Amino acid sequence: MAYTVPKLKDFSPAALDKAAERLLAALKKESADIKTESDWKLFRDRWMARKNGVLTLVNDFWLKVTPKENKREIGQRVNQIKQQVVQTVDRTLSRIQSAASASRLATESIDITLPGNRRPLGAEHPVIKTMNEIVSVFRNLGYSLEEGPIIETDYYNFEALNFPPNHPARDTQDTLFVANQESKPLRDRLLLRTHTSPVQIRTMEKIKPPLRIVIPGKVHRNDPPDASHSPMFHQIEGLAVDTNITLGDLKGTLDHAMKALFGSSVKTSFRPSFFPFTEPSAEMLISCFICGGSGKRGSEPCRSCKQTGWIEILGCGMVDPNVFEFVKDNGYDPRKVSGFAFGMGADRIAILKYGVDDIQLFFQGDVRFLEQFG
Ligand code: 2NL
Repeated sequence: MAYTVPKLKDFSPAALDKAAERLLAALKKESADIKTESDWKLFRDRWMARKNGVLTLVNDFWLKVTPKENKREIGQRVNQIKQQVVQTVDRTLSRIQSAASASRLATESIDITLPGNRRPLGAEHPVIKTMNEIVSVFRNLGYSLEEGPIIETDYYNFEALNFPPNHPARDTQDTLFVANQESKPLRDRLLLRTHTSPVQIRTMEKIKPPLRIVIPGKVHRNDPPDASHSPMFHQIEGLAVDTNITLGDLKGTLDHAMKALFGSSVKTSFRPSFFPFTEPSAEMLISCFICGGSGKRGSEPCRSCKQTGWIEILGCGMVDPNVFEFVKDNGYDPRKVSGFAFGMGADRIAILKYGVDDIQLFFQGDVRFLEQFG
């Protein structure tokens, strides 16, 4: 049964004490049952509302009706009751508020001793890593790095490099052309560069001799993908132009570079070759760094050099005077300067270095493959 304020009839201290005791016991019990803020509002109004609140009724039923001679004492007692009611109502609110914040803290708390989220570190792509290593060997020799556009004109990719008009590389069989270029003169038609050599022409137009440059970059050829071909691959070319550059400079420079890249015990060898932009042209070989040049791994034939003991690593040659003719106006007079150039496939070198058996693995983005190079 909910507590109701009785009408006081006996105004003796003992009777008042009893009435006050019952009231305070009810207050305490009701306060203890309050759980939420809306419970508390009802509780507060029940005890403190001006109209029909318990305190108002105490005033009406106890104090107002007290005979004069007891007024002082009853008045004091009623005041005490008032203070206790106000205090209890206040404390009840504090209690439920701190209980609410404790439960919020408990649900929102974090365990700061748990380990953090580890983000996997990326790794340098093996082809880019190989290119950076090659570039740094040449930078240490004083070569500068140059880059240029992947979409090129026929002029920079073929014409200025001494490719005759009907050279097979100019056929759609070998080169990826940008569509709808037929209305332009041949030299302005766009294509995907098939080598990084156009950047060498662009650099010679820009910088007067002497010149030492290396050019890494992506190139494209119209090849169907298989284990050793990809329509997109990476090349690094180098060019040195000065007065009195000789084939001896080419051999000494490249021999040093191969020792820096593959170890000081590597041997080099040259055999004749052909490129439209060099004369003479050569292919450079290095002794197989897998089998040490023996052609055998134990009793098995060495697969890296196909048992020959030698690996074809790059193409090179002395810059053809016809190429210098295209940049003659910038100081490249073929009667005054000479130069050597070389080019190598970065993907092929990465395949050899890391023993990868399929070039496609480099470009499929499979993390299980790539994370082996971290
Ligand atoms: C290869 C062979 C080569 C060059 C690239 C070059 C550039 C100019 C003039 C003369 Cl501007 N030559 N570049 C020369 C010889 C070979 O690349 O097998 N590359 C993968």
